[in-house]
Amino acid sequence: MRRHQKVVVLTGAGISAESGLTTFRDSGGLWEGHDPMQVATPEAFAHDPDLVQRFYDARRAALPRVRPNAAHHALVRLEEELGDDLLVVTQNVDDLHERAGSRRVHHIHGRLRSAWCTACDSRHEWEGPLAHRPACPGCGSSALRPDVVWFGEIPHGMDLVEQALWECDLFVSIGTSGTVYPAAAFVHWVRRDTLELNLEPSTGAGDFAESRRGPASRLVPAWVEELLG
Ligand code: BV8
Repeated sequence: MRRHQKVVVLTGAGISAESGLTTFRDSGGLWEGHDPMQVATPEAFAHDPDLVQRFYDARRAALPRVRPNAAHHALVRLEEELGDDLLVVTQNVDDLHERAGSRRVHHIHGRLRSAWCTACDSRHEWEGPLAHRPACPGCGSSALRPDVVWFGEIPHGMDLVEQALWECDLFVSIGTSGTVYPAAAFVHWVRRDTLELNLEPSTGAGDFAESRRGPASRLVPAWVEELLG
């Protein structure tokens, strides 16, 4: 009988770092001299849509050059065992969880490989750039924007996440600095066991029952082996 039945895993940029995607912190904080936190806002998009579109076009174009790592694959193994008793809630806009084979993944901050039309509110799987303002496949207007959640915008599916955190008996946070809300507060929404797996202590490290240090590609497979032991 497994000690833990229902498990929620929160992931951040750190789980994709060893795949070659820079984290917000590690990128020296700047993209083309701009603070990503400043580019990832509706205000920036209103002020300079071309700059913001190019920021996301560059990150979308980088996806085919990277692959899931051992941490992503270990979570797929966990899903094979736990099925619907596992939910991966990710802050990441990359598609490495899905490319590893995860199905039970919820992107609270959106996805790079999706375009959102602000004219007809339709969403479309999107591989290429948006900076040249392509026509929306739904309404033909040129009102497509990256389908990501910017600072000041409401994260996706917070009801689902809140419910899962309330019901779970183990919450595990992987590769996140705990600086962006509401994700940074999730550990406080959990009633049972909590574990952090991170290269360095996150801002909220002290709020976790246990905190392990090291690269996700080592910590996550070891933790999954232990859980499924
Ligand atoms: C909202 C998408 C209302 C776009 C992103 C309360 C207090 C203060 C401020 C706020 C607050 N509530 C709201 C705010 C405002 C704001 C916020 O939090 N500001 C911060 C800066 C203070 N939040 C919002 O605006 C949010 N909206 O709150 O709406 C609401 C709330 C609740 C319910 C309904 C409505 C929206 C925020 C979303 C913004 N969009 N991304 C894009 O990607 O461009 S955020 C983006 O930055 C990421 O998605 C992620 O969330 C964050 C980056 O953090 P991490 O992923 O943790 O990455 P980071 O680089 O910081 O750290 C990497 C970590 O990994 C490090 O710890 C490192 O040690 C570790 N690591 C590195 N390598 C490895 C590793 N670990 C293991 N192995 C390795 N190899």
